Amino acid sequence: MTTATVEAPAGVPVVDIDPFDSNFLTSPYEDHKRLRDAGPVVWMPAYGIYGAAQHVSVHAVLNDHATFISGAGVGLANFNKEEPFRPKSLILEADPPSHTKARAILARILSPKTVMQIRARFTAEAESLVEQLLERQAAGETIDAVKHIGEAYPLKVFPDAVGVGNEGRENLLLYGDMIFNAFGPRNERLRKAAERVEPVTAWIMAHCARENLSKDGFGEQIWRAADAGEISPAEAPMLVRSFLSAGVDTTVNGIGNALLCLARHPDQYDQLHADHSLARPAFEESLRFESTVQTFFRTASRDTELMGVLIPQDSKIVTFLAAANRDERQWPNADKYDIQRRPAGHMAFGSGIHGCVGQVVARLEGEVVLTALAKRVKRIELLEEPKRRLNNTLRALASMPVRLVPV
Ligand code: OVV
Repeated sequence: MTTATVEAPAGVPVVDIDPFDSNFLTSPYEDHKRLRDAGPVVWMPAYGIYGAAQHVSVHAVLNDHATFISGAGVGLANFNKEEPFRPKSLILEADPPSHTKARAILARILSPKTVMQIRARFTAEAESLVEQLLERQAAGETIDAVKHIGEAYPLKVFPDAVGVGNEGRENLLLYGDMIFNAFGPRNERLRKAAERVEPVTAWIMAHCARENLSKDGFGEQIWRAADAGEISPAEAPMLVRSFLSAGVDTTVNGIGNALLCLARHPDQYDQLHADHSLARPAFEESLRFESTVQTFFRTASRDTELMGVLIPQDSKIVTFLAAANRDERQWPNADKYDIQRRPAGHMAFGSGIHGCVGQVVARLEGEVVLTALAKRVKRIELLEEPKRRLNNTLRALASMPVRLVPV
């Protein structure tokens, strides 16, 4: 626990919850409700920060990027006061106008047109993975839905698409785990993740270099933007780094969480099995129900007022994306996992100018994996209680032994 360093501001509901404590991270949903019910904007003395957990207030913060900036970091640390833990991301931890330039390049690479080009390959990989797992299971192996699907699939298709070689790809998981822990406090969880990642960082940065990227991947396209003079040669590896930071542990757990939802709700899986066109809405509902990225922070660029609460310049405010996604003010039966729902407006990819630039690729991965399963598997049975991997930001899983009941 951190001790409060700032006094509670007058007239703001105080919620004495530590959102980075193990119990909270293990089962956050009751505490999310407490946060929402206290008001649209709360004070959190555990860290001396403001918090937004209602859909309306999370949306308001994320859609006022001039007042609630990202350039001072999107975690607890205020980069105006302390050194960033790594050189700042050119897109995540940036504001217009520099953000706009970086965003345009990544958005062009991760476009709907790109999805059309990679769809067949991503689909074939999902189908062959499911086929292979059914064979291994028939031969007596226990399938771990986290390791063998949630991790294996993105670690195959995404680095392939970026243009990263096969050697050492598991480093991407350690790196992602560290990055997302680093948005939280400097707790034991972050210290351990930072220790594990120490030997990995050099590998990550080496794979941002042009000579280590294939000629036909997303990484090379960043370098071509440098050739064209849109960015400097020093900026190119930093934008490749964003692919490697944000593109793996997110989809790994997005898929893992979706599989857990479907294993825990066999009636919902039955519907998906009967109608494969539900794969995309099922993945979307999983994102709402178990949001992979639970929180992001912003920093007030000026004294401001948010839904009746005065927020002084330089304050940090944490947005609980996952709490907004279960706000009963926004969603009927918010705590029900229902793949027939069309959860448009969910916050799992954020909102506003920083909304996930890779979301079309993330959705493609989720859709094709769930479709491939729906075709070949009639039920996902949990063999044991899944184990969580606690992360300061991610809703993550360590293991989920399952039986994939073949059709
Ligand atoms: C959305 C996100 C998460 C983590 C890292 C980055 C982005 C980045 O740009 O490095």
